[in-house]
Parts: sequence; C-alpha cells; structure tokens
Amino acid sequence: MLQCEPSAMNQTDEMGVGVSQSQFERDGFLVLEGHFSPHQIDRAVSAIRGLLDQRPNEVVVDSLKTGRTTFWAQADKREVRSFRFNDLFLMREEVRDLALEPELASILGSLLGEPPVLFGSRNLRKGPSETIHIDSLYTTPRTPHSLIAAWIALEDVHPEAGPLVYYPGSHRIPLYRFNDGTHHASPDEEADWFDYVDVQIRLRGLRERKFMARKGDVLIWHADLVHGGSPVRDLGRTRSSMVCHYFGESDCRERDMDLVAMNGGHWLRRPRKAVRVDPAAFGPAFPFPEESYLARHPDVREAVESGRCPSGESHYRDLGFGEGRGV
Ligand SMILES: O=C(O)CCC(=O)C(=O)O
Ligand SMILES: [Fe+2]
Repeated sequence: MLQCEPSAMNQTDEMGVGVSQSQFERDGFLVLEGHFSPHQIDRAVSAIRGLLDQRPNEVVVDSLKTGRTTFWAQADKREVRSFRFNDLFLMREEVRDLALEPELASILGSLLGEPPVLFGSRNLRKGPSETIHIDSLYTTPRTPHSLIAAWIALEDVHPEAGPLVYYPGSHRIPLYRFNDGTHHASPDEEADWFDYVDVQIRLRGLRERKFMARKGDVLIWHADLVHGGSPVRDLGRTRSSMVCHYFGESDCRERDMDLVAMNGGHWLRRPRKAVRVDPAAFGPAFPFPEESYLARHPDVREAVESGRCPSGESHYRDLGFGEGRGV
C-alpha cells in the first residue's frame, strides 16, 4: 500500500502511482506501509538464517565495529549482530523475491523511469549507527539520479534501536563537487561534504524524520536523499533490516553488465564483494578461492595460463596482497 503525505493526497487518486511519483519528486522518499506480509518476511528471514548457519565461503561481511570486510566463515559468529551481510541476493532466491517482488519492482521502475536493476543488498540485525550521507557519494551512478534504494523492515523498529533517519526534500540540494570535479566522495573531503550539506539543510529549513517502521514496511529513497542510521540507544535491541540498491537498466546495459530478468526488473549477476585478508587466512579449512581471484584479475589469469606464475594463490601471497588486490 502506498502511503502518501497528507498534503499530497486527494480523494480521487490517493493510491495512484502518479501521486506517489510527484510526492517522490518533491520529497525524495516514499513509504510503502505493510507492503510485505509477515509470511513473506519470515520466508526470507528463515532462508537467510539457514544460509548464515551454513557459513558458506562466499558470504562477505563488514564489521560495524572496525569497518573491516572479511569472510563470514572466518568471522566470530557469536558477533552476528555486529556485521553487515553483503549481497545475499546473489545466493538466495528468497532474498531476490523480496527485493524484486513484482509490485515493488513496478513502483521502483515507475520512479526510475525504466526497469530497476538490483545490484546490492545489505542485511543487518542491528542499527549501524551510520553518519548521514547520500548513496550517490559512494555508488555514483553513470547517469545522475539513476539510483534508488529500498529499505525493508524485517521486524518492528523500536525507538531505542537506532531507527533510520532521513531529511525529506534533501535530494534537491545541488550535488557537491569534489576537488577532482566529480560527485563521488573522496575520503579526505568527506568533512567538507558534511559541512556543505549541514548548511544547506539549515538554509532550507529541512527537518530530520525517523522511520518508525513496522515489520513489512518499506522506505524507498532517492539517490541523493540525506539519510543514515541514528545512534542505537539500547544496545540490547535488534533492528533487523534489509536495504537494497538498484540502478536504472540503461546504465547497466551501457556497461555490458550481466543482467538476469525478474518480475519486470533485473538482478545483476556479479562477483561477490572483494575481500583483502592476510594470506595466512587461507589453508585447508578455508581454501583460497582460486577461480574467483583469477576472474577478478584477468592479468593474473593470463600470467598463470602462460606459465609465468604457478597459481592465483601464489600470486596473492607473493604480490597481490601487497599490491592491495582483493580476493
Ligand atoms: O540501515 C541503515 O540505517 C542505513 C543503511 C544505508 O544507508 C544504506 O545501506 O545505504
Ligand atoms: Fe545509504
């Protein structure tokens, strides 16, 4: 069900996508209240739990405590709440069934003006206490604005559990230009971006809003909407959620990406996120992912095939790790 802002509603078309679209253009977000039934959510959650219990080698996590990216199979599983689980959509169709559920895919398609391509998903059991940002700072789409996100509540959100916060209308703040001339964040200028946005928010009188979601609710936001995870006040509370990011189809076609059609949209078949761990992490219990390393680094494959290098693993140990390559 589409929930419109009271001012955007009228008696004839309060549920119409046309109205929601104008609300999205005006405010940069859209709430779909009760979009998923408890059964739909539980099905995905139990598939995810099953996957994580198996600890397969391809699941990659980011630590919320240290920011380090590593393999879930090598992480401390008692700390399950302290990790962000990347791209489970690549491994489980139940995750794709939520992210590209037909009605959601159709709404995302209307807002983007073309079919959505699911390229990333992140699952969290806890609020990430993330500072405010816009997604296009880090994942800068080829065509400006051709990026959209959907945040799905996998349980009711408690006010002390670090609800997602966002600033309605902030997507209209002109994009900040970094010293290299792009809109892509450069790490040593992030503080400048923050100062710029802080001033813009105050000048425009924009106000923070919290997404007090119920299980099954969805918040869709624009590539340039300012948002983040508010601080978790009660560390014992979970805030189970899944956030999905989508590009517009044409940008992906231009880059010749491998798209799999689904429900009027697509998901991107791509390698899992790269990991840079000490070569000592690999051994009999966790073999080096030879094939994915060679696929990620065609120059290494070429060196192995021509006999200049014995294997991808030896390349990583002797050179690749030092060169900052990912596995
Ligand atoms: O879940 C959150 O609190 C924030 C997630 C987010 O900003 C993102 O994944 O883009
Ligand atoms: Fe974000």
